[in-house]
Amino acid sequence: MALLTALILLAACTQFVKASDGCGGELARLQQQEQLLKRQLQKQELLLRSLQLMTQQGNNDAGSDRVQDTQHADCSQVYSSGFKSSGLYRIRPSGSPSAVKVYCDMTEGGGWTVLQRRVNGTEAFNRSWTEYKDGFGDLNAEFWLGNDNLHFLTTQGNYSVKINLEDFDGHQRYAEYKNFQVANEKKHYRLSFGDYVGTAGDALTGSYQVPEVKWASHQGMKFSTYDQDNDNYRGNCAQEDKGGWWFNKCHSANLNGVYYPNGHYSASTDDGVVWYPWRGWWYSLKTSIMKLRPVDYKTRLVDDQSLSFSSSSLSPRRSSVPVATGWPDAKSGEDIAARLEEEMSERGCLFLETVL
Ligand SMILES: [Ca+2]
Repeated sequence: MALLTALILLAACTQFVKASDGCGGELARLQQQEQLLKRQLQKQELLLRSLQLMTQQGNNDAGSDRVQDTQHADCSQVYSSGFKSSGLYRIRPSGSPSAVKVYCDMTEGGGWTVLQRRVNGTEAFNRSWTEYKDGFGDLNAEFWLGNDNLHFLTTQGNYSVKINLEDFDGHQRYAEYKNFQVANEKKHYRLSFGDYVGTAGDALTGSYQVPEVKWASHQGMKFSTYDQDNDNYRGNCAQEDKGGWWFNKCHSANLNGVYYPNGHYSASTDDGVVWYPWRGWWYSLKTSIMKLRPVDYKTRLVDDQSLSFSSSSLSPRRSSVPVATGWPDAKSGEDIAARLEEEMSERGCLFLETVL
């Protein structure tokens, strides 16, 4: 915070200097100082992120234990309670008869309750109605959270679903829908969702080609599995496409399809991990992660800035790197801010009061 304050003070004073004959000579040096401060801030954020990753596992276990009798209805509440590390936690959605163990994704602003993950094909997704109802798989790897849990989560408030996708070339896209809701089992877990934003294309409405909407849209579709056919097709989409999903006749997205290890595939039907508007029916994606968060969730500034960070991008060299400033003995952002204020005061520059 002190560093931010210093940056703002410096920026404000730089503007003042521009208009001040008495301080004109300091402008170039101040701008250099500003850049140095920014770089130091970035390094501190990287360090913080790195430390969070290093302690993640320990926090995961502790966090899971500490919220055994949780009052948290979802991962956004877990995050707001101070648990900022991704990992396993217990939540209890409204209407759920018991606590539910979930994976909370605390990246991308934090607070995401993950409902599905495909990353390497270790988990079979061609499962029965009961298995999709209850959920299956490994929360730390590949899994389906369960249709009952999906219902409890998405009907206790207004939720967005974010779908993160990656192909085998390392390209990443996403799709996000507001008002994502899954009805109860009596209604066959009927799916409804609102407006789309994203980069992967709007597969769920099937609106990429208007004539196809009627059979390609997943809006209002019931869930189907090989042993419970609720689709609009004369045959059985779930059986043909080998996974449970909100099939229509049959799909323009099927993220629970067969995991093909090389992307492009040949089969008698389009049964891969498909998101049609991005890679088409005959490309099976490498990664699919679906996660939920309340629509009105407020993202946090620092975590938004960490969006582009991945563990591989973090430098293993976490020793403090001396920052070259005009005050070589300054040890911290507070020191730099104090020195800056002192020096500018001596030079007759006015400081603007800044409230963060
Ligand atoms: Ca059918």
